[in-house]
Amino acid sequence: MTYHFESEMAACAADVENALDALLNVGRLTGPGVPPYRLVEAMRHGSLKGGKRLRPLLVRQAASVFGVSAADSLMAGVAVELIHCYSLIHDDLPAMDDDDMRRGRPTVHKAYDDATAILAGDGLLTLAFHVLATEVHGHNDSQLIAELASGAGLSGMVGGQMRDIEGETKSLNINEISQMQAMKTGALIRSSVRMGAMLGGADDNALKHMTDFAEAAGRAFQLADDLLDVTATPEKLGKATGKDADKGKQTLVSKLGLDGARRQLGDTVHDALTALHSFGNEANGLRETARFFATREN
Ligand code: GRG
Repeated sequence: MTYHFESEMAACAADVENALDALLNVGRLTGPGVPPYRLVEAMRHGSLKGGKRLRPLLVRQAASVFGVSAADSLMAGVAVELIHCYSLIHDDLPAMDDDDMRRGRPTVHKAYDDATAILAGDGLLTLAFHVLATEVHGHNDSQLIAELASGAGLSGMVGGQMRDIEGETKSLNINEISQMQAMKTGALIRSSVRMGAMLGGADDNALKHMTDFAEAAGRAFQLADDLLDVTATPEKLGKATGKDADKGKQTLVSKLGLDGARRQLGDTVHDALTALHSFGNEANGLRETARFFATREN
């Protein structure tokens, strides 16, 4: 990893943190009534002070390939991050993964209660589309809204979560696991890259290459996530490990073994880099991020 990548990632994370902090402010939230203080606090707990902010980083890097500044792509990245944070809050609930720790801190339902955590997730989800509708300006606003909705929705993240739950009680083959993961985790990564490219007015050909990159990067991200669940410590990961095996969850690691999954991870990063062959140095940020996906330790 180069110094440049680390500083770009840190700068993006700081920008996202500041933007979220400003957004989730009782005095600034607009609407027909007054937002309940406890709910806003729970939404802040679930979205501030933590997280690598990788999806906004992908939006920023993809947008920059097409000449869009970091400032002009920030709020689109924030919208994606709001969706991501909502999904983590709901995923941690007792009815889903039942986790006590996230990002090194108590999960939202542990710090508050289940009902508040459900509503905090709902609030972040709704805010994401408000941000996109009001704070992201360009010629293709509705295209961006549709992109985020399809990545986050039934044929994307939410549908993938349902497939994951179904997979706890029936046997899945490698293709079915890959398809489930492409929806559950890959779809939002795919939308992040595509939204960045769309902000920059990418033509169909460029968007196709960006999409191929994003799909491979999403596979690499998930493979690394499954490997970390087996090989990392809870301290390093900021959440419990060994959850997949405990729940009898089928992953590519359980199917391919550690070595097989590591080999596939290397091949997948190679696929991601190959998809960017038609871009020059302006795509180096995306290249570094794909490599980081495979080498990350949390
Ligand atoms: C509940 C609607 C709903 C969806 C949940 C994405 C998802 C679907 C659940 C998240 C559970 C999980 C741990 C999935 C593995 C991949 C993943 C999204 C890991 C966390 O993403 P990072 O590493 O997290 O980007 P940070 O904390 O850095 O933001």
